[in-house]
Amino acid sequence: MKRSDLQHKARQYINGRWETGVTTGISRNPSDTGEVVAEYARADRSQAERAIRAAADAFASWSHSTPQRRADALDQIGSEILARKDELGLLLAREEGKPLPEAVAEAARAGQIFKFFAGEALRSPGETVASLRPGVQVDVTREPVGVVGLITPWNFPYAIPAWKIAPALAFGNSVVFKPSELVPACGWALAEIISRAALPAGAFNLLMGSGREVGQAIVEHPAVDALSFTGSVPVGERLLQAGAARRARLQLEMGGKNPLVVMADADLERAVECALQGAFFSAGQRCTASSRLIVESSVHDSFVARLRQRMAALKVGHALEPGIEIGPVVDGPQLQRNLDAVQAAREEGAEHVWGGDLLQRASPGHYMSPALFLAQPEHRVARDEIFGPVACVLRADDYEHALQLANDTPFGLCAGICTRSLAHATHFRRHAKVGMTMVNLPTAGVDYHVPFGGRKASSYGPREQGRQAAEFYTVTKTGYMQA
Ligand code: TXE
Repeated sequence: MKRSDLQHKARQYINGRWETGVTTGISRNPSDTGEVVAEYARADRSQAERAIRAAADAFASWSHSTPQRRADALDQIGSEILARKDELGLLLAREEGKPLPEAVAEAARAGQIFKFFAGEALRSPGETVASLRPGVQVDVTREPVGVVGLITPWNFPYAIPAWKIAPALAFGNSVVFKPSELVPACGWALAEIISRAALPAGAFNLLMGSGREVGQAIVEHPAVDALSFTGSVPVGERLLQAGAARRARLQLEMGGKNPLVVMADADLERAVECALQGAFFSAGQRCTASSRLIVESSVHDSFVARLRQRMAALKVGHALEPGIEIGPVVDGPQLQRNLDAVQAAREEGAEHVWGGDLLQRASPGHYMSPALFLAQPEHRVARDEIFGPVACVLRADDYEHALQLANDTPFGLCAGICTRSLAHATHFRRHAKVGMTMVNLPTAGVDYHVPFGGRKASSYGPREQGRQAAEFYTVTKTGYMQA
């Protein structure tokens, strides 16, 4: 097959119809930048306006559809994604650069998420409560919020949209979805599957285009009742200001600078694997990545030596090449930010242990070796989210010091500890100021049927995923009645 045969033509999906855009954009393969993966239609403000209006109109019927209808639609979407996971995974690997097996697994995860929320659609949450007054009945029911704007990043182009779109539709909301400009074909492929489910026209809309134009139009529109965003801290902060000013319901998932504590009593081999996996897989492009490795003094040197040895053996290369463990980073600007962070770490006096170099491979791509530094807590490499394969090690005197270092960050997404001590594990789970804790596991890698989210600068609003997703995608109504 010629490369041009593999090029996708991605269009907007507005009010049940496929539309071209005013302009077009392209996405490229980060493993081989000469390869155009998709040519996609870029929406403008007037298309965004029409999509939002269509969603508002569709809300009347979709919000009153039966749970069975919603469950069937989501189940159908989930089944098709699962049946096509290899093809979808290939597209993801080409467009985002995730190694193929991981990309296929992400596609499957998206299918499972739709299946999970098909079940949740049938379990409409609510409760009946005894009233304080005789003869009065009280019930608390949940209703859909309205039109939800879903703005997503590039690092999980199927899973993150799935864990926003599926609960939104399951509870009867209508959706305006804007994927990242870097992964339009993945967003379009998902929309193409959703378009075949029996949804009313306008209940689901896809808008591709720039954050500043199309994203902003969604954020500012008064008919968009709720906004769920995953992405960078600065954009999230802007959304918070603009959304709150017009009283939109908000859910923001932003950065992380997640600690993995390694205690002297840990199984060191396992701790090294947790660190390697958590810090460098997916090229460090996960908000749950372990970018701060906090190691108790007595095992510090042997941990670093073993980790360095494992890093040196990591296979970095083209996302479709068998055996590759780490693909390219997503694009040129991200690669440059990573290399700048490596340079800044050297300049601020962090001790370089391994990597951080530009790599040449057979195809021109955004390749770099994973980097490790020994840092001080005040170093920027230990404080700023880099979102690349760059991690640092901080030395801790004892458990209390390790916990203090773990919490010494503006972020609070997740935190891990490797230890054989039940006392330390239990204390850490209770005292880490985060939304998710991991014991003897990498910080990255979560289940889809339980809440996901953090504290402090990492997250704002109710949690995503699991049964708790209903908190954001429904509003509570309290009903009192006397017969
Ligand atoms: O994020 P952006 P990008 C971080 C990470 C990365 C950086 C840039 O540090 O290096 O963000 O990635 C849309 N109004 N994370 O550029 O810019 C945009 O079009 C409305 C962390 O992807 O925040 C895209 O759809 N929308 C993160 C989405 O917001 C706007 C995952 C995210 O874009 C907008 C990804 C605006 N003014 C990146 N500007 C994590 N924590 O998982 C942009 N957008």
